[in-house]
Amino acid sequence: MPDVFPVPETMRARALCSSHASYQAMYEASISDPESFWREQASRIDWMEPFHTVKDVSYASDNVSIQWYLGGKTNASLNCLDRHLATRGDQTALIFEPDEPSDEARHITYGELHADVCRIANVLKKHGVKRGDCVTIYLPMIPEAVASMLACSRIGAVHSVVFAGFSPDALAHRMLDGRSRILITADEGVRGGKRIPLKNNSDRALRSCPDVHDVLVVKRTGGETTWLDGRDYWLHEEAAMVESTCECAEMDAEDPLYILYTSGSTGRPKGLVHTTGGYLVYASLSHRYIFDYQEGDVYWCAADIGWVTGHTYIVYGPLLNGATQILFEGIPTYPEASRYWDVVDRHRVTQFYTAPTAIRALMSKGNKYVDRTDRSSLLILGSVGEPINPEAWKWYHEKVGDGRCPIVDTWWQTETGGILITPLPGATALKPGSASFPFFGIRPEILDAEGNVLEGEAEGVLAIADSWPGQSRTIFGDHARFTEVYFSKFEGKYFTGDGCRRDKDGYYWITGRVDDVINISGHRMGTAEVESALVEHNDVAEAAVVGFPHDIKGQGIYCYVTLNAGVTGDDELRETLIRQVREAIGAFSKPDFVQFAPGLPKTRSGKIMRRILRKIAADDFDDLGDISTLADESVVDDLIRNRRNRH
Ligand code: 7RM
Repeated sequence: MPDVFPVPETMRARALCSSHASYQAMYEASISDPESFWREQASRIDWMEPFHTVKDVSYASDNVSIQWYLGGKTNASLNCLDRHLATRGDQTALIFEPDEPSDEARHITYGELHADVCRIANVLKKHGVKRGDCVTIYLPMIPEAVASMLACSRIGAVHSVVFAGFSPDALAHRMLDGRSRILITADEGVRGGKRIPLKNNSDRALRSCPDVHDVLVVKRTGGETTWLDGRDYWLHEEAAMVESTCECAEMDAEDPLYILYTSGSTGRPKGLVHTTGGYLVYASLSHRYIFDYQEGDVYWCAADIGWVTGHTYIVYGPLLNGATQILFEGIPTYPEASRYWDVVDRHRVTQFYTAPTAIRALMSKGNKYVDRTDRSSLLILGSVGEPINPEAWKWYHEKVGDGRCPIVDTWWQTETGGILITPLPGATALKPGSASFPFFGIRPEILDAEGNVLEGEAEGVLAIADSWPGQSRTIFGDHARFTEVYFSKFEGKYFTGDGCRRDKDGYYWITGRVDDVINISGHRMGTAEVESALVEHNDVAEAAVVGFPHDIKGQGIYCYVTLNAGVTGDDELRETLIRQVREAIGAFSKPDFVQFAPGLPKTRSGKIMRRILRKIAADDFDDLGDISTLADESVVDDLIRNRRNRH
């Protein structure tokens, strides 16, 4: 495979940014005078009142405070919908592609989406939702999910979307943490021909959420569910009773737009808060340039709205830019592994954005599912969520894109709100596996363990030296934790938690997490969450969880479990523990291995040495590094022996 893939001439001819030199010029301008750059970019959205100050940011660990576009008033729903109505009222906003391919796709125009959003907004008001209230949304990938998010923003409520793959426990925790008193869910979700009992899950979650007084239920299947009169309402019945217009609340640029939970290396998932003005500007700008979205394109981000990728690159970015896009309910392998490409052909998709895990899964099914499709409409491919291995990159490029389509390998995080490091399709020569260069306004730095800035070719941890408008402002209800996790490790900088290398040509290569966060099929998870689910079992004394390399999922979950004295580990207990984790978090968090371990490798101060556990889980026994600081070195031999015997 060549080391560098040049920009195809056809892409250069159409692209908004069509050479590396013009990228560099615009990047330099954004860095040398960020205030002017971001003042100008702010006109991407409509303001109800102008802002007086572009930026007021302190990264100091005794006072982390991030504000953009101070004094400005705007509204997300206004910008995603109302301002398009005059020119795009009859243009398709969403092409809803249902799970079952024989069910016809549904085209929803900007005008129709506007009316749907207004109705839901009015229903929320009728059910007592006020400006600033948190509304939890636990929905599958259906148009009502997008409409519900925009309905919240329309009336100044804060949405908290919980991925429909999460368990009742995980849902309950998020509703309690966000102090939500209202939930929007569906009777059932449909994915890959299977039904997901969302309403029943919700009812189980609500047993521990006494403050939730109203549940609005989308009728997706009409399947049977539990029901509580006086609390539960069908959304379509409620929506039929209200007006199809609703005024947009005038929101301060720094009013919260949403909370989204994400896993960290310790404790429970954190509710990251994104605010209004800066987030919208960043979502719009990054979507426009990175996917080179242009009139007439049909864009498709195949992520789920339950993750940040769905928030920024399904809901906000594309709708701000007046895009036509696919909203896909299903999975890549149903009914067959050609589903993605069938959808691409049917709707003439131009941009397609997915995660490496999906690419690897499809690659493993063989080429025939790709070869029998056309895909000639595709112009740009995208990747997100984890490092993409060169083999998967090459397959995506050659087989899916017929060698014609640039791949934008986009690095970002829930915390960053939008893409920070990425190629631009018309400007950047690609190196497979590299996210390449910083986006406009982004100042990445590679640091050594002491926080020294490394120049030129270097490897270390990735920090960002200055703020950008899309950045998360705080952790809901816990600003001290926000400061501690992101701003205390390296004074004055945002710490990403990722390792990174810069090569001789200045390309950035993300090397993966440097903390105890693992990435399972693009789903971010804290090993601590899995551990706490395991130790809840009466027979478990202690647990340590690590990631290990997995061909399809990127990483798998490996659990070392120490049982209480007198208990013997057998397959039944193993199954019970696996089920327990699944129930505590969600099906995607199902452990791949449980190894019973009489002892765990600990330092004399009692710290578990996960580095050793990671090596053993990866069958990499030869170079365990320095184990002389262990309290009891013999523990390691036992662990290796048991791993070899698959006990
Ligand atoms: C968007 C998203 C964030 C973590 C991040 C990285 C990893 C994401 C890439 C990547 C290598 C990429 N948000 N990550 N994108 N690693 N190359 N292009 O995924 O909050 O769920 O996860 O994902 O480790 O810190 S997230």
